[in-house]
Amino acid sequence: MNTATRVAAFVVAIAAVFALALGAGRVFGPNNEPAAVAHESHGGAEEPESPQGDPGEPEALPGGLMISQNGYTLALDKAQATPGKAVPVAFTINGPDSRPVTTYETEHEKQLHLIAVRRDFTGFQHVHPRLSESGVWSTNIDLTPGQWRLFADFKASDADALTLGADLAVDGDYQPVAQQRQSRTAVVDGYTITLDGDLKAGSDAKLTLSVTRNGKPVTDLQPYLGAYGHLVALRSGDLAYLHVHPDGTPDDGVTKPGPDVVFYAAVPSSSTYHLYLDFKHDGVVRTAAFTVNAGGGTSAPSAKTTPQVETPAETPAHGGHGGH
Ligand SMILES: [Cu+2]
Repeated sequence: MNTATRVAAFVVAIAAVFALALGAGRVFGPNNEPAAVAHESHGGAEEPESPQGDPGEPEALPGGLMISQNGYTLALDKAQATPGKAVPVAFTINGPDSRPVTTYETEHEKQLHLIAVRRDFTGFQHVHPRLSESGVWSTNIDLTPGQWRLFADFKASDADALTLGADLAVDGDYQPVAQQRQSRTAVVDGYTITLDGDLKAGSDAKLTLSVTRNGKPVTDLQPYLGAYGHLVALRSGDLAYLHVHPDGTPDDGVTKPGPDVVFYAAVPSSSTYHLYLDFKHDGVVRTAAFTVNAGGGTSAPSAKTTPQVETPAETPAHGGHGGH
């Protein structure tokens, strides 16, 4: 090989690596380092092999576990905050072009649902931030010291619905609250809410929540987010965020405004789940919290054979729904 050929070959090789990097950049998003891609290209394999071999259909990931997915990133203005009531929180959803997304589709009557919960499952809040023209979302949430998780549940125009999650560290000493094994009755502001139905890993389960006040069934619940209740489920241990669908809408002529509110929830694994029901009555939105265990398909937990102590739980402190 003469010098000219060598130089030409080198240029071609550089161009090839650069092209690979550009191509990968489109697939993996703008934050991928070209160097890492160039390194990977030495391996030769186009598709990375799973260490467990090929398990067939890839399992769909639950929402909320990642800060970045499908090219969209939840970017908090600050990853740290001071504790307090109505602490301002701001963020953007950055799109595949790295710029803040400014157009969204409405789901459950809102363009974006923000869920905030401390990692020990206290302080749950479900708020609806305001969107500025430049794509900045802002709201206020009540924060106590500890590690918080923020979930943004949204659908950018021309993209799939996503739930992205990001951590927010709140200054100060705190004592993590011990988790209950199971809690199917919640008491909040004089309302008692009971949860009936069992979660099952891998399939839809029917959950019925019944609302009573002073021992009497509440039969005049008010629509909230297009339903008589809004339910969020979070998996113990990693706070995977699960979609729960209400059964029926207030205007369908069939669904009654209480005392029962029915949901269908599909959980991905046998585990403990924390459920939060937002319901509206007498013009106020309140949150009831529950903890339930989901049985598995093939390996049912042995704990099922022993009776479990169920303690009525006072709903953990939660802030107002100021974002509405
Ligand atoms: Cu919402």
